[in-house]
Amino acid sequence: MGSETFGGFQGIVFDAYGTLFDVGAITRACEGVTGEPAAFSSLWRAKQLEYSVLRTVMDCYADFGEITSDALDYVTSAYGVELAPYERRRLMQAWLELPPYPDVEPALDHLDAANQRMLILSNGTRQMLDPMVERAGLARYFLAVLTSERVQSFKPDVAIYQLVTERIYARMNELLFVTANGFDVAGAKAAGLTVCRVNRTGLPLDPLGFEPDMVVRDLTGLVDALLAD
Ligand code: 2OP
Repeated sequence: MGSETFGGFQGIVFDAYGTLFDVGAITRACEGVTGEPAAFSSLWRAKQLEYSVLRTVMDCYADFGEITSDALDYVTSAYGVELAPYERRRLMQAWLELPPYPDVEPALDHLDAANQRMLILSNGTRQMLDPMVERAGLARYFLAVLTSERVQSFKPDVAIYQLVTERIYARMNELLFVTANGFDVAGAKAAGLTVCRVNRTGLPLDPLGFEPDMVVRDLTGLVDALLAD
């Protein structure tokens, strides 16, 4: 593996939410139900992550759709918001219709043209991810969408990252894992993957004892790092 040029990977594996797909759209969807859409949606996302970690630790799996719904129940109670059934459906639907970040398709196009094998590895379900990937016109770039359903546990559990070598026959460190989520940087490194952190927001790295192998601002930066001659 040419670690200086960052080429030569056997495949590139992308996280979905916050890396390929813009979770900021959830904040916009919450505008109609609360005067504090940013804080409301940020608590929703935090509870979604907390419940996925808790359920993994407790060995008490529920799928990511259920967890997202439970997290919405929590945040509506916390904010004293009564959602009409159609509003609840609209908020849940927003998770199925997240737009990709503008840099995503051009970057995937470059990587595809350079014959990179690409996967998605996400805590989401196939039911949540497949239509969203299809709707964004990105399905053609990926060999597979791998999800938590297979192992019945969530990232950052090591078991879910190990799914990638079933789809691309390689050593873990020969695969580049690309994520914008701090817990995912740590989890993927702990599992032995080579990791690129996408730092779209400029926020600090979670101090969990693992550093990414490279950091880029967006996927254009990833293409520049991987395909530079
Ligand atoms: C994922 O797509 C939750 O962003 C995380 O797995």
